[in-house]
Amino acid sequence: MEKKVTVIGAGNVGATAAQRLAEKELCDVVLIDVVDGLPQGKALDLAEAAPIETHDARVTGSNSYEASAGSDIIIITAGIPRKPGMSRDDLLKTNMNIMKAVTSQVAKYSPDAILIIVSNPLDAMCHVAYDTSGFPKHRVMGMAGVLDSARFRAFIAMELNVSVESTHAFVLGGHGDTMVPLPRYSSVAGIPITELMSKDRIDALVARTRSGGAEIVNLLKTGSAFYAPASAAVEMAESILKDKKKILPCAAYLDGEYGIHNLFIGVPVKLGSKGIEEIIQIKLTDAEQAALNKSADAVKDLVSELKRLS
Ligand code: LAC
Repeated sequence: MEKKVTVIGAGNVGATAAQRLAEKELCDVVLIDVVDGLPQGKALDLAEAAPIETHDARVTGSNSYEASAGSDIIIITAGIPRKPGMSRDDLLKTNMNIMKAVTSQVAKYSPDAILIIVSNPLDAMCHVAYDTSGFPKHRVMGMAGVLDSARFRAFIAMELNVSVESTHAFVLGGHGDTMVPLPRYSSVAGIPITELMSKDRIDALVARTRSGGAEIVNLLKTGSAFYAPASAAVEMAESILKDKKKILPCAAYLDGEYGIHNLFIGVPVKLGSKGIEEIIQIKLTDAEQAALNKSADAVKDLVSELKRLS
């Protein structure tokens, strides 16, 4: 394939992302993990599925970062996932150290790559990747809004018994309990859901979206969600690889947009071959802006905590 994407972490999210990238025939895929044999085994298994799935993406696995050299995109999923009862923030220190080690290596071998961060706590991990890589802000972003919006869309479709394809949703803010689903900008066939559902039902779907990650953790008991997170990361990668310029909610470094400074947080962005090509500023009501500010404060607390820990 013309393009190359490296996925760091051959766990559930990483391996599923590798599978989706290959089966959509978007790029060659390199899967990297520290565990001996794991990325090699999963990559070989995926390569052996290729004749049946009918794609010619090359999928390889390695324990060495050299294999990632010259990647167009690096998707970083490495880190420990949440266990039941754990918040995403409990993961902060362990995953900060993993993120530092990974980012310095991938930046060395692929200095022109675009980084898509998936590890939690998401917004804080974007800061670690941004600081460690030294990459410009349009080449570092986090996957969260696409996932949270997909969850909101799935719940809207279930509630109204309509195709998921007719739904659209926006979830802004940090990827945590303070995330900001925006019902006014969420619609079915262009009709805002505020016209289609009672306030009580919307509130219930918003609450379910906010705790969507925890709902899966509690069901699985031994890990966190991976199908939808992988799909979300791959949608971002596809928009970049094909220069589609999709408008997607992603964690982006804000420099005054939405009145927020020097902080990664989820906002709508245009994703194309250069990475984040534009931050889209949509009009928020006072209450929506207040919710976004509250979410930004929660991310700021984590970023301060990172500084204390490092
Ligand atoms: C979730 C994790 C991946 O939301 O953050 O499921």
